[in-house]
Parts: sequence; C-alpha cells; structure tokens
Amino acid sequence: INLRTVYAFAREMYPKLSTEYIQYGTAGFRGKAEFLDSVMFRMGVLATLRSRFRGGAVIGVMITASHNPEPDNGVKLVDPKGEMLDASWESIATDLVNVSDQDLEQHVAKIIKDNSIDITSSSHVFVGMDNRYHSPRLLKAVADGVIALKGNVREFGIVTTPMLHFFVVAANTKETYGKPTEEGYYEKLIKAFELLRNGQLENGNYKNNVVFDGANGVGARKMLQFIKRMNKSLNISVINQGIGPGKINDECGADYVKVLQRPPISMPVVEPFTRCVSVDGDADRVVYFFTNEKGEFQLLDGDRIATLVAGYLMDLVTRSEIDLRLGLVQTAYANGASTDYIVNELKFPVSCVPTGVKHLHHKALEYDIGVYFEANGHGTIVFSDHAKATIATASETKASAKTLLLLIDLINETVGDAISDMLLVETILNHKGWDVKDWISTYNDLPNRQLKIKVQDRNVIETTNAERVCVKPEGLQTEIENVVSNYKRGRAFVRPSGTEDIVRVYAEAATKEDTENLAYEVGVLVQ
Ligand code: 16G
Ligand code: ZN
Repeated sequence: INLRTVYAFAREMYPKLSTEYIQYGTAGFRGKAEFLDSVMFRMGVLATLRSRFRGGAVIGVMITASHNPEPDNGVKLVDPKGEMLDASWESIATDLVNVSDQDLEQHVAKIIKDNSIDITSSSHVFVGMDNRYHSPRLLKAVADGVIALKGNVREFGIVTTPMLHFFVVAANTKETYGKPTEEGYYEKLIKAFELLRNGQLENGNYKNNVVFDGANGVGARKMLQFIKRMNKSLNISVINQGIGPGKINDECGADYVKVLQRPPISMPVVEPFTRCVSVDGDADRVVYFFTNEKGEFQLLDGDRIATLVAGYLMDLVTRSEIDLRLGLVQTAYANGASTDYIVNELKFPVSCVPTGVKHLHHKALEYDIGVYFEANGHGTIVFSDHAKATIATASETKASAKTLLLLIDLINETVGDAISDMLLVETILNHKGWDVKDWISTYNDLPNRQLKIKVQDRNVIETTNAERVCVKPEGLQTEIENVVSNYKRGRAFVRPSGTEDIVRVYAEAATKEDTENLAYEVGVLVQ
C-alpha cells in the first residue's frame, strides 16, 4: 500500500478547509457540514487502520449529528462489539484530523508504526448515515478514505445509528446476534415483539395505539418500514416523517420535547392520555409524553423508562427463581425522585457515572443484567453471557424466564435504540395492563432546570464523583453547596459540555419556583 495515495486523495478531493482545532468528543466529531469533508475522509482512513489493528474485525462509521440542527453533521466510530471507539484512540482520531494535508502521509505512517499495524492485512468498514442532505457527500468521503488504504467498505445508506451498531455486532459475531442487513434487523425485533404480544393487543388500561414523532429524521423512515412488516400488532401513526418542508429536529424530536417540555410541531388532536413517542434525528434516543385531561403536557423521559424496565426485569427474574445480579446505571442528570424510587421502592442497585454512552455502557457490563439510561432518553439493557445461559435454562420450565428470553431479542444490546426501546416499553405496559397514568404515578418527578452558560474557557471547570462535585476552580463547590442548602430537596451541579462550547448547570428542588431560582443562582456563580 502506497501512502502517497492517501495524500493525493486528500489534496485533490478532500483538502482541509479549516485550521480550527476540532476534537473527538463524546459524540465523535461534530460541526458545520461544509467543513467536514476532510474529517470524513480521514475517519475512513482511521476506521481502516482500526479494523486492521483489531485483527480485521468490522469497524462502523456513522455519519450523523443526532439531535443537532440540520446544517450540522458529524461522525463517530463504532468498535467491534458495538461500543464507542476506545478512549485511547480518541486522541489518535483528534490528531489525525488536525494535521495539515502536507503532513498527512507522514502522520498516517506514524499511526501505523506506533500501533504495529500490519498494513497488508484485511480490513472491513461498515458505513451508515442519517438523512441530512449533505450526508451522502460525506459518506462518499469516508468510503474514499477506506479505499485509499485498500480496505473493504460496505455502505448501508440511510440507517439509524443503532442499526449500524447492530450490523457491526452481527457481522463480528458471525451472525449469532442477527443478520447484518436491514431486513435482518427488522426481522429480529418484530419477531420478538410479536411473540411477546402473543395476540394480546389490549390489556387492562393499555390501548394499542401510539403517536410517533420521527423528528423528520431517519427514525421516521425506519418506523414506516417497521409498520409495513408488522402484523398490525401495534397501531402507530407517524408524524414529522421528514417529507415536506420540515427540517430534522426542528421543533420536534426527543431533544426538543425533553428540553423544552412541550409537544412537537404537527401534533394531531388526540384523546387525553394518548401515548406519544419522540425520537431524535438518528433514533438513538426516545422519550414518551402525553397531555392530561386539563391539557397539560406530561413527560416520561429516560429515567421513567429506566425505572419501568428495571422494575419489570426484577419481577421476571424473581418469578423465574434465578440468581442474577441486576443493576441500573444513571448519570447526575437523573431526576432525584427516580433514584429515590429505584433505591427505596424497587430496591435495585444503582450507580452513577459521567455523562456519555461509553461510561454508562461500560458500567452496565459489570452486572449480569445492566440497565442504563440517560435522562435524555438514550439507553439500553445488556445481558452477560452467564445471564443469557441461566435464562435460557430456566425458560424450559418457567414462563417468566421465557418472557425474559424473548426480551433479550427485542432489545438492541449494542447501543441505545429508540425504536427497540419503544417496543420494549410497549411490551411492558401491555403486560402490566398500564396506561401512561399508571406509569407516571409510580413517583413524582422533582421540578428541574438546565441552563447553558457561555464562558471564556469551559475547561477551567473540572468535576469528580460522576460530575456531581466540582473540584476546579477552587471554592466553587463550596459556594454551590451554600446556595443549594437554602432549598428544600435542592440539588445542583455544573459541568463543561462535551459537545458544545458552554458550561451546563443542572438544578432540581421541591418546587418549580425554587428550581428556577436555584438554577439562576448557580449560573451566576459560574459566570
Ligand atoms: C452525546 C452523548 C450523550 C450525552 C450528550 C451530552 C453519546 C453517543 N452521546 O450526545 O450520551 O448525553 O453527548 O452532551 O455518547 P453534553 O456533554 O453537551 O452535555
Ligand atoms: Zn442521537
């Protein structure tokens, strides 16, 4: 392989247009689409090297800016087991993207040497993209990066982020996880979902219909595909389908609904208490919402999904009389009331980790059944090999274990998957005979408020204890604690964002007014 080709490609087709330093963050690289061509090309190169480094295993590349506005795009790499790119390679990615075109060839040679990569070995890269209009152009850049190093590239076109993770894992497990195709994905989830319904479409308070807000993103398209293949096992009406003038995530989608606590645009008039679901632009986050009889908006976020799922799994495990270690992983953003409920009512072990899927996923793997969710609606459940074997054995005699076994197939263990998570929630509510009223009455959320604060340098803020305690600048934590102590059930923390050039403030307290005041006071301390 001649590394000259890499330089030639870069210079001729993907020149670096901006010298602004960019960093591989929690969600990979993000930015305005027009500056990302060279980033994409280089990530194609890196994915090829990473695949060779991992003995030829498939590496995924997803092109998306998730819940961000339409002009943005981004790219992240998926490791062989479906995990986020290993932290030790994040800095390799950052350095590779920031070198000049002139230095690129030498720099690639250095990565190869430093990591003892056999450049002649085989390499496999899967690429997927969301439905932003600039994604196809960027996908070609990634593919050219792979080709420049003579790797094998398979393009999946428009897919959700969790679908791409699914394909990577399916291919790397020699298809024991599923078939690495779009049909293979639908087939696995729908089959499990319909077996779990077992013909029972309505039950108790559970009604068999939902409104699905697709955020004008790829989740909408894929949901329409699901509907075509499902046996009318759930009536889903899809809004914000992404056809027509609506822009991705614009006044719709999971992030909008969660942050602004209001329904998305284009909501049809529905009966009070109708279940509504919003996913984000690449369909890896999901939140539920509804309006009550007074027309008030009510949110059921990631914490609600986590508690629902945890309680249900605990129940099934107990009834199956099997001994498995269950655990729930949250972040500092989890509503305090949800944590109290899990610890005190469900008696479920809970741990708290820093923001970002890689931290949650990693921690969840420590349990036999690890449930992880961020309040923003990103999450899934992972089962250890031991758990899978134990459940399979018990399923021969216990109906509850049989249900667990089917749930494993319904869940996309590789990463949070909005559609799979929604089908899981629908299954649990159906089995329990619950409507949203039953679900939301399990505990009362504490009012909460988030603020974004612009500062000169967000990195002067350093945190510890899963971001709940601020250690730098010195003295700030004491000031925060002093303010918090004036509020009943008060809790607040600050942390630098990993995706935007800002500091985030989170506050919760017993009343809405207190929460607003607390957030404001802490915000002032940060400025
Ligand atoms: C990214 C993370 C998400 C996290 C968010 C926080 C992944 C795949 N995504 O979107 O989990 O909640 O960043 O953003 O890890 P922030 O650092 O700007 O608050
Ligand atoms: Zn997303």
